[in-house]
Amino acid sequence: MDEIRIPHSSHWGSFTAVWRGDALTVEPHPADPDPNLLIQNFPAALRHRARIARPMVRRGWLEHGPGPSDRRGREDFVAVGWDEVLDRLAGELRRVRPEQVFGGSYGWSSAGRFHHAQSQIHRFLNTSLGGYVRSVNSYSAGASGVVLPHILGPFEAVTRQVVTWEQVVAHSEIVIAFGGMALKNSMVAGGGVTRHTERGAMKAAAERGCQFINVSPLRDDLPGEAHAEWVAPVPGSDTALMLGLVHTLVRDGLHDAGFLARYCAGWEEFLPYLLGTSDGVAKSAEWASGITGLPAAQIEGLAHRLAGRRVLVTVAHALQRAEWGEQPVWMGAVLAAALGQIGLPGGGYSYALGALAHYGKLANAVPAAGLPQGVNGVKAFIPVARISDMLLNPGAPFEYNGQHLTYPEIRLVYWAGGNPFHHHQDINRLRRAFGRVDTLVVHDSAWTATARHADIVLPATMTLEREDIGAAGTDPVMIAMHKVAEPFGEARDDYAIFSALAERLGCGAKFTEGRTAREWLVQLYEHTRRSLAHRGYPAPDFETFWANGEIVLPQGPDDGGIVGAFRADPEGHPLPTPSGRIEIASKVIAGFGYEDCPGHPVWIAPVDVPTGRAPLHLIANQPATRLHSQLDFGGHSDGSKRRGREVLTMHPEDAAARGIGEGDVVRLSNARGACLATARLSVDIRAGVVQLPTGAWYDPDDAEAEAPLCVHGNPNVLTRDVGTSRLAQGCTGQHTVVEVARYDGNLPPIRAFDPPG
Ligand code: PGD
Repeated sequence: MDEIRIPHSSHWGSFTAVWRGDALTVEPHPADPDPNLLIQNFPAALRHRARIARPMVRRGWLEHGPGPSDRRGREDFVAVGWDEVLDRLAGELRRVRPEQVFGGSYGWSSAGRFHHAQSQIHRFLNTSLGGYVRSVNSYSAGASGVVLPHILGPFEAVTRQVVTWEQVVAHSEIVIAFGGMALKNSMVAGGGVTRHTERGAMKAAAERGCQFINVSPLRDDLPGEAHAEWVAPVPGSDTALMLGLVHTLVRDGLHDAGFLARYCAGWEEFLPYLLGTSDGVAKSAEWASGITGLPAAQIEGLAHRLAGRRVLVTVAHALQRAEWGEQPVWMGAVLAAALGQIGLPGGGYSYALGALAHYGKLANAVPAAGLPQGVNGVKAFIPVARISDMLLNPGAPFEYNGQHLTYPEIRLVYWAGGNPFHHHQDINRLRRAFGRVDTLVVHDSAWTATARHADIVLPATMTLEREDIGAAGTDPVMIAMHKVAEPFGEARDDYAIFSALAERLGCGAKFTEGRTAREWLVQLYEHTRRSLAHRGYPAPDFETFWANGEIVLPQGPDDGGIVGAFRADPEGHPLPTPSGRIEIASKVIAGFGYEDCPGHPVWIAPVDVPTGRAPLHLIANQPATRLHSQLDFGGHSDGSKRRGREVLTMHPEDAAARGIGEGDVVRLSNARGACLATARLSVDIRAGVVQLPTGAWYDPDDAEAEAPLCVHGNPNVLTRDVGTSRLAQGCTGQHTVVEVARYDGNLPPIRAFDPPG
C-alpha cells in the first residue's frame, strides 16, 4: 500500500505522520534517541467523538443573552452556523469594554509558533479591542518565577542554561535532586523537541560514578538509569531538610565561608536564624528530622557527603507549586551557596533542571520568530492562579510582589489553548467563579470541561490539521509542520476565527496585515533565515526549508550562562540582583513586610496538614501518559487508565488499613470535593502519601450538584485554591490532604469524552 509520510511536531516530540490508506500512525523523529510515547495519543484522537464538530452556543445564553448564570456546565448546547455565531460574538465584544475582558487564556496549546493559540488570542484582543486584562507568570513556575529574579537573576537566565546535561555527564559528583527529575517532565518542551537526551545523560553520568540522590516521596521521580539513592521526606518538608543540611555544614565547619563572603549577600542576616540565636530554634538535623520524618543521622550523613564535592543541587517545579513555595527555591540556592560550587562545571544550583526538555540545553544561536502581539492598552493583571479570586471578588484588594492591586470587574472571559478545568485548583469553586461573568467564550478542538462550561464554543483545528513551524530556543532543529489531515467537521484555525471576528469589528487588516496563514509562516521563517545569513550560516529559503521538512540550527557555547560569567570575573560581572550577588537575604523582599515570605528563606509550618478526616498527603503531579489534559482521549492516555479511571498510587500499608486491594475503585475526598480513581499498590511511595496525576478530564456524576463527584479522577476537585504567598501568589496545586476509601457503589459511567447533549 502507498505510504504518505508527513513531518510534524508537538510539545512532546517531533515525528513523522504516516498514512497507509486511511490508517494513521506516527513515528518519532529519526534523531530521537529516546522517543516520548505521548505522540501515540494522536492517531485515535484525530477523529475521536470528543472532537467539537461545529460552533455551539449554550441554550440559556442564546435565548436570554449574556449575564451571570449558574447554568454553565449544566445546560445543553444549540448548534449555530459560523456566520451567526461570529456575528453574535462580535456584537458581544462590542458591548464590553477591554478592561472588562479577561484574555489571559493560560495554557499550553500546540507547538507550532504561528497557530500558537495564546499568541493568536492576545494579538486579536490587542489589535481589535485595544487590550484585555492579562495574567502574569505560569502554573508551572508561579513562585519561582517571582522569587528567582530577586535572588539570582531573570528566570530564563538562571534556569535553562546554568548547568547543561553535558556538564552533568562530565563533571558532577553528586546530583541532589529535590523533587527528582522525572523523565515524564523533561520529555516535553514548549515548541517541540527532536532529541530526548535526559535518560542517556543520567545513565552516562551514573556510569562515570556520579551519585544521584532523589529527594521525593516518589521513587520514580528519577529514572532507573540514574541508579539513584532514594530519600523520601514528608511532602512539603524540603525547606526544613535543606536547613538541616546547611546547619550541619555550618556546625561542623564544612560550609564554604569564602564563597559565601565573596559571592553572596545576606549570610550574616540568615545565620542567626539558621543557628536559632534569633528565634530560639536551631535548624539542626535533629529539628529537621521532626519535620521531614527522616532520621537526624541520615540528614547529617548526607551533609557530610555533600561537603567538598562537585555537587549539583536541583529543585523541581513541583516543590514551589505548594504552600510557601518560594522557600524551597530560595533555600536550594542557599544550600548550593553553602557548598560553594555555584559557577563550576556540573556544580552549584540548577533550578528546575529536568522539569522540561528546554532546561540544561544549549541555546540556539539564532532566534525563531513568534507572532507579534500588538500593544495591550489595559494595565490591570492578575497572577495567573488567582482567577477564581478575581471573578468572585471584583474590586477586592490583593498583594503581589510588593504591589497593592485590585481585582478588576470582568464581564467576558475568552479562552483559547488552555483548560482551566484541568489546570486550576478547587474546580467546584472555579465553577462558581465562572458563573459570575456575562459570557464565557472557548476555542478548543475537543469537549474539555472548560468547553462544556462555556456559552460560546468554537471548534478549533488541532495541530495535525494545519501547517506551522515547530521551534524551541534550545532544540537545534526547526520543523516544517506539514498538514496531516483535513479539519474535523466545521473546525477552523484560531487564526481564521479571529480574522473573521476582527473583520466584523472593523480591524481585519490590523489583525491579519493582509497575510494568509502560509504567508505568515514565510514571514516568521524569514526572521530566522536572515539571522542565519547575517551570521554566515547556510540560510535556505522558505521553499527549501518547507520541502526538506526541517532545518538544523547552530547553537551557542556552554559557558555557564549568567553564573559562569559571575564566577569568572566577580568584580566585572555582577549578577543582576540589587547587590550584584546571590541574595541569601533580600532587602527588597524584606521591605515588602510579608510574614509569609520574609527577607531570607525560612521554614513556615504548613497549614494544609493531615487531619482525622483527611489523614493522607496527596501529591497531584504531572501525568506520564499525556501532557497535562491534552488528548486525554488519545490511545496512550486512555490505555493507561484502569476501569476507565485515573490510577491512584498508594502504599500497601495505607491500602491494607483501609481494606483496599490492587485494582479497587476508590473514592478520594476532603472538604472541597471528591473523585474516584483505581488503586495501584506500590512500595515506591512513602507510606502516608498517595499520588494521583492531573489531567483526567473532570467528569461530574451529577452536574446539578454544588460539589459533584468526579467519576474520572481529576485531583483538582481536591486541591486548594490559595496562593503560595503574598510575594508570588503562585499555584499550590501539587499538595493537599485527603482520605481514601474503597468505593463499593455501582460504578458510574465515564462520560467525559461524550459530547454534551
Ligand atoms: P492543557 O491540558 O495543556 O493544560 O494547564 P493547561 O491549561 O496548559 O490545555 C491546553 C488546551 O489547549 C487543551 O484543551 C487543548 O485541546 C487545547 N489546544 C491545543 N492546541 C490548541 C489550538 O491550537 N487551539 C485551541 N483553541 N486550543 C488548543 C497546564 C497547567 O496545569 C500547568 S502548565 C501546570 S505546570 C500545572 N500543574 C499542576 C499540578 O502539578 N498539579 C495540579 N493539581 N494542577 C496543576 N495545574 C497546572
